Amino acid sequence: MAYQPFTEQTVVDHVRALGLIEEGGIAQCEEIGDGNLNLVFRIRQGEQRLIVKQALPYAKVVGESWPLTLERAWIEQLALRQFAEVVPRFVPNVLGSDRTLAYTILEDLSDYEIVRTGYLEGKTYPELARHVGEFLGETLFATSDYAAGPIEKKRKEREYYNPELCDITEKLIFTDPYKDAESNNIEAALRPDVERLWHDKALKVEVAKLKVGFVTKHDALLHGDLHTGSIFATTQETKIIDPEFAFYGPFGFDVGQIIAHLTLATFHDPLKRFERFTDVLTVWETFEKTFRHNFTNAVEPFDTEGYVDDLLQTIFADTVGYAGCELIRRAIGLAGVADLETLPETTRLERKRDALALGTALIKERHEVDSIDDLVTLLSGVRV
Ligand code: SR1
Repeated sequence: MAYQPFTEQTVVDHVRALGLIEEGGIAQCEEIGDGNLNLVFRIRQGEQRLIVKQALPYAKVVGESWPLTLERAWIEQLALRQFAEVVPRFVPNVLGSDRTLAYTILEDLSDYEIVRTGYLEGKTYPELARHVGEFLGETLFATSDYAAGPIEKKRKEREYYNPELCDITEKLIFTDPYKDAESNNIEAALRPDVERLWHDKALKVEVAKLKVGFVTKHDALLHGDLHTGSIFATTQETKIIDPEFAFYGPFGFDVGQIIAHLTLATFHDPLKRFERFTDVLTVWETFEKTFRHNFTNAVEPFDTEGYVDDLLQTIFADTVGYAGCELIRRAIGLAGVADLETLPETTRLERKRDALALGTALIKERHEVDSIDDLVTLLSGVRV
């Protein structure tokens, strides 16, 4: 069957033919995708509920002028299945997938909320930070050379060859925000601030170093787009979704991204600053504890005493730097976030300036930030 984007009718016919919903019933289906790239259908028939996520051959956020590989859907379901082998409780069940039609069928998570949306409504997810820290500590270790050994790791790595999606990240996070690129989305009043950024040579050198780390380090399987819109949660449970940007990259990238988005949440809701920065602390501390614990089973010679301390120092500096890059790109690049975009104008401009200043400090000072407490102090130093 050749690729065709589904409609609300054809997707129901398809899952019925697969036997995933019963013959003869009346199914309800709606397209609920509000992300940048894909169609997402929710199908219900009686007690049966499921989600079909289908890739479009272009970036929905821009339109058909930006073609995009359908292979990302295959990468996404591979990554979900891989994460499920390590931490099944933190990912939705994959019920089916098709490489040509570029879809993944998932268990419906209607009882969960998208964390970014929940935060905008003032909601709280008490277990989220610990769960995300565990997810990172488990999956990053399990897919690394430290656990897998060289042959298995290289074999797996080949499956996650994802150049087009990596290229998006390389452009949108590390390149375009630092020049007058067409993809940027810069508010007129911010232009002077952004031009200062473009003239900051020391900053651009540090961003180039972080970019080369992103491109050349093949530490472990990353989610690749771990923001609060990629997490479903209830007060007790957490499910990580949407790993279509998955690839083997630097340990600190996902950790940095989620820390940046917890910080962006405080820009929207300053009353939750203490909670969100405690979450930042918990994500890092849980990640570190889980990773260290797993490291007691590391293959030789990485089990040598002291090695993991050195490694965690590098991961931490990378984490701080990647968090800085993410703050900057979400303030002035393509794909802004509701945390900033839904603020009233004066506040929005102030917070975007804060994101630029904080991002710059994190990138330039990442080697001087000695501990997670120092990082939280730096993050919470921004006036709001
Ligand atoms: C063209 S895609 C823009 C952004 O949406 C995704 O969620 C990633 O964050 C990507 O950078």
